[in-house]
Amino acid sequence: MKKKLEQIKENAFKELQDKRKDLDIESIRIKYLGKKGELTHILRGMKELSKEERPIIGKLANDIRTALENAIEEASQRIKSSERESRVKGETIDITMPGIKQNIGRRHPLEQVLEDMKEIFVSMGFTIEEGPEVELDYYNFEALNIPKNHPARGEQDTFYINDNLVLRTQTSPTQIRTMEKQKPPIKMISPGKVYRSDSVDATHSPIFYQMEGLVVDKGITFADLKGTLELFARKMFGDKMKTKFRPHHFPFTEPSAEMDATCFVCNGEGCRVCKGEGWIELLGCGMVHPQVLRNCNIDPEIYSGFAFGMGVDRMVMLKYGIDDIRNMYESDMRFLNQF
Ligand code: 2NM
Repeated sequence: MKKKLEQIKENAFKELQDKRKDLDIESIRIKYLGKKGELTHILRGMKELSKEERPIIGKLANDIRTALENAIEEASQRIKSSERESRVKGETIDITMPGIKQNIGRRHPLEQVLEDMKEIFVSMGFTIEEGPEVELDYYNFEALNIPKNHPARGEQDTFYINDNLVLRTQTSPTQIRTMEKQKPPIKMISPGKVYRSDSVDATHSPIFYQMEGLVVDKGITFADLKGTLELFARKMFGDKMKTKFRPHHFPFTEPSAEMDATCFVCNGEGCRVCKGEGWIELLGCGMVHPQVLRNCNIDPEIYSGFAFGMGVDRMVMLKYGIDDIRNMYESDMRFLNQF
């Protein structure tokens, strides 16, 4: 009997040594200590032993059971922790792996050029004013000397919200609002989005960016206009560029003009950007019409002013040689990544 017990102990410990998984340990426990286990069987058969044998064998069997229980517990802990260890090893961060490339955003070319333009005018002492994009008919047309029957209303295809409300077709309503609330001297620019119901093509978009400017004070002349806009053009496109003014017509300025600049790509030789002309049309401008000043309660006998307006999209396109305005609004990363 004693031999049998020693044998069971020896076998059980041997098997424990081999086993790797928690599951196998459980099967060993069942084999020896379970209800029908080998050791359990012997403990159950104790009553058949003689009085002398019983305590000795009983003690031995119990000692073996305790030892086996401890060994099983220990083995199961050991396996659990080695499994955890190898799992953690697998999870370890390999700091030598290359990182995942993140796409970093950047400012849109329109935004970049608009910032440059604002910076130039701010450096000349202009303030930046903003106004609503949904505008009263009065501010968009009437106050700018464009009455209901004026042909300019037909030329500009306007998005009407109702009889009184439009999406502004230019940023000049902001100049009117500024003149209404602020007495001269005024020296401001009004950058922002404007809307026209044009059909889309390479040079037309229903939404585009404009920047207009206005200077009103005593004694402002066309010479101030020329000096300011020439300086702007040179800061924007380079010192060597020359400018010229051609007579034009706007309802809100008198006299009116358009300013051309020598092509900064070919220096006036003629190229793709200036379409062989040597000159590039940059902006419209003029002396503020006396009626516009009167509309804002500014006395044209005392004050005079000049104003100008230009397309920001056009400046971007000229600066980078882009021939299709749709690039500005399509958010194509292949286009945008170039800037
Ligand atoms: C242009 C051309 C010429 C202009 C005029 C005014 C205002 F409100 F002062 F009368 N703001 N902007 C103006 C003048 C705009 O855009 C081509």
